[in-house]
Amino acid sequence: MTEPEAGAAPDLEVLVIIPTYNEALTVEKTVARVHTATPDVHVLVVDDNSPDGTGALADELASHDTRVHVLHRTAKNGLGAAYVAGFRWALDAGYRYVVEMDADGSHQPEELPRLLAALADADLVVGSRYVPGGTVVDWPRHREILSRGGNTYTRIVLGMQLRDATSGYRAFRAETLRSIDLDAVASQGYCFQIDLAWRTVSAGLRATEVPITFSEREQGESKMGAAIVREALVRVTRWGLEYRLGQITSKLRLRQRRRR
Ligand SMILES: Nc1nc2c(ncn2[C@@H]2O[C@H](COP(=O)(O)OP(=O)(O)OP(=O)(O)O)[C@@H](O)[C@H]2O)c(=O)[nH]1
Ligand SMILES: [Mg+2]
Repeated sequence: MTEPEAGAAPDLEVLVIIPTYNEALTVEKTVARVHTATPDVHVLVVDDNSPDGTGALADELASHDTRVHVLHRTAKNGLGAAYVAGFRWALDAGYRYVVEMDADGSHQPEELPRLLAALADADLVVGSRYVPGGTVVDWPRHREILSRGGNTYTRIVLGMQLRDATSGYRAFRAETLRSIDLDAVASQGYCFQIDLAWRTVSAGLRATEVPITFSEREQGESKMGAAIVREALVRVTRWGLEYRLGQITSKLRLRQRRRR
């Protein structure tokens, strides 16, 4: 593992975190594309001991490029835990902006400058498939239906404005990550993305969306499964109920106070 440099170095601006599990076929190309599009950013590959040797490949990249770092974890513990570990690493090292990006070619590194530019007026920028200008390329119909349905459900239940709360291509200000309680984040699958967006919005921070072109993974296998969908459904429903209950009790309190 590459240790984060101690203290906040002034030149540490952007860290792109790329979580990997069996992405040996694509990780190298993704990192290269990031550096062609945005030469100054640093990359942190967070690998969960991929049996296909992704971690060793990332080490090889890091050995001849000081902009590349690798965080090795011992076992596949889910996307959420990998990102939380990556966020801690980023904050300890003093990066000012932190980006989430998949390794599989679904997210276009060439769109990163637009995400970063939008951070000027936002605390979280979500790369969105479902705002005007956003698109999905080559995704199987059932995946798109699931994704759109999940987002509509989330928007209605949580009353959150984001059209693509499950998107895994996004950029945070470091302060945003500091002010949402990362220790309390327990979501593992893609519910993790909703969880972070919900925490950001609930903290009164600004979340905006910029359109992206999302493509079906280029190679390798999906980690998406029924358990991931179930986790999102259960958690979003619970957060929604808690939120509505909170609204009702604060209205009742207000009424009681007015009567006195
Ligand atoms: N470190 C780590 N990375 C993971 C884990 N699960 C998924 N990833 C990575 O997170 C990113 C998104 O996962 P994907 O499998 O592409 O999930 P998806 O985008 O919902 O679905 P597909 O694109 O259809 O595969 C990829 O870079 C994966 O390698 C995990 O448990 N640990
Ligand atoms: Mg993917």
